[in-house]
Amino acid sequence: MITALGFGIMSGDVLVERLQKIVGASGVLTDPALTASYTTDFTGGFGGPVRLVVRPGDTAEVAEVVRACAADGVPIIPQGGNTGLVGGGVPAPAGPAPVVLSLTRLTEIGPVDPIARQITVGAGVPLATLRAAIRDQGLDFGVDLAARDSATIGGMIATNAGGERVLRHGTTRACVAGIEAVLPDGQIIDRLAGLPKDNTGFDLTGLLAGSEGTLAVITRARLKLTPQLDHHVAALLALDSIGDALTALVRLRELPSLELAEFFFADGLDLVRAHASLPAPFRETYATYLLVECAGRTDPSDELMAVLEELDTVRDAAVAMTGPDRRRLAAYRELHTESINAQGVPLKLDVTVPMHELERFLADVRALVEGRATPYLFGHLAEGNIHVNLIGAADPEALADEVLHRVAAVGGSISAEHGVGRAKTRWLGLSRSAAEISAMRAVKSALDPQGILNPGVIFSD
Ligand code: 2HG
Ligand code: ZN
Repeated sequence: MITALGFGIMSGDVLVERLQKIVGASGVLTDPALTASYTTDFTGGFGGPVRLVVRPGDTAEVAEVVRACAADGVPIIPQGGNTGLVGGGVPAPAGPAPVVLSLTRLTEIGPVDPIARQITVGAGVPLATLRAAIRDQGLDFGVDLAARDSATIGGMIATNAGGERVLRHGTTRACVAGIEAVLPDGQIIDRLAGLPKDNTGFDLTGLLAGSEGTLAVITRARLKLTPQLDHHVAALLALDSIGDALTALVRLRELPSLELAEFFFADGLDLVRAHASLPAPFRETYATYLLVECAGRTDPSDELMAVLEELDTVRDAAVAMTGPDRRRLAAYRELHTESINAQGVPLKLDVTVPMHELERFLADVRALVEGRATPYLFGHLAEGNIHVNLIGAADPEALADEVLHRVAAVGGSISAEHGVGRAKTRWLGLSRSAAEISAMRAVKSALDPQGILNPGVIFSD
């Protein structure tokens, strides 16, 4: 018994010592007071015990860390800014305690290549830092999201994050020219050449984008940049229904400058206003709100105003031309997540349905959860992407099951942009066929036969 106990302790110490040799003593955290922020997600709904947190400083160290953990068969959870909402970047509540591999020290920002209009950055660079670093060169990155200050480029690629500007720039995968990553056996793959044309076999960058840390650890990325657009105008539209918002969207999408169309409802607005002490945007209350933004090399406000004047379903509109005014309008939408979290741990279901089903689906969800939870529904209109947030659900599993089955029944996806994570493994079969899941599992076991990278994420064990 003494031998067994001693072996356990020794083995823990040996791993700590090995990792300290690789990354330095300060790069290995074992004190629960220091590891706490790495082991629980933003909502407080996901997390679990961790063996240690390791913070390598470059790709070679990441590779050595992966090799050391693989040699001991210790599961690894790659983590960026820990802004994920499906438990894909934090430990499971039970099972062998994993190592959290934090990429936040990989913050190198390379020079902009102005001819290719690309840049190579470390996986740990936060989105807002990247955008600030390229702004004075007249450039921008296509993806934007509310968690911009903490969400890292590596994490965004691993989850193929969507966000607010998908209608113009696509999801993160579309904005990435290549990646560097460490495979589960410690080999490094380098796809950073940024060649727009390169048909030499499988698209490993595309495969790893959205693989949620289950196939490799992304260490660097070659990003496609877009011109910085200096002229912006935002408008918050008050409407009677989501149907009217969809009618407005059809017309608004004719504007090439449109880059954002976000919807929310009166209950969400009330919650955000109470949480953040914000004034009412309009004198009256309306059922539905649509936040739109246009951006261009020349001022797009005239073209936006012309469309708004034509739309007789718009009951009122608040228009913002300056940066501070635009941020004031955006806050009504962007503060939904934080305001909901302040109510307790929410059940979050990020789903997408075909556009023609959106109005009925929203009504169905409200009917389905009536008396069982308080719903807050909002999202990205142009992709039919609804963030179903339920507060106070007594039977969250059952509610999730019913909502996700409803999504599948109308031909939607159980995860629009947050990923499968640990939250939705049970329902993967609602959106992917048995043949697809077996192909995905085959890729997983070919690259990670030991199953050490993010076990329990995407696929149930
Ligand atoms: C957003 O669109 C994020 O703000 C978070 O995807 C959504 O909190 C959510 O459910
Ligand atoms: Zn979203």
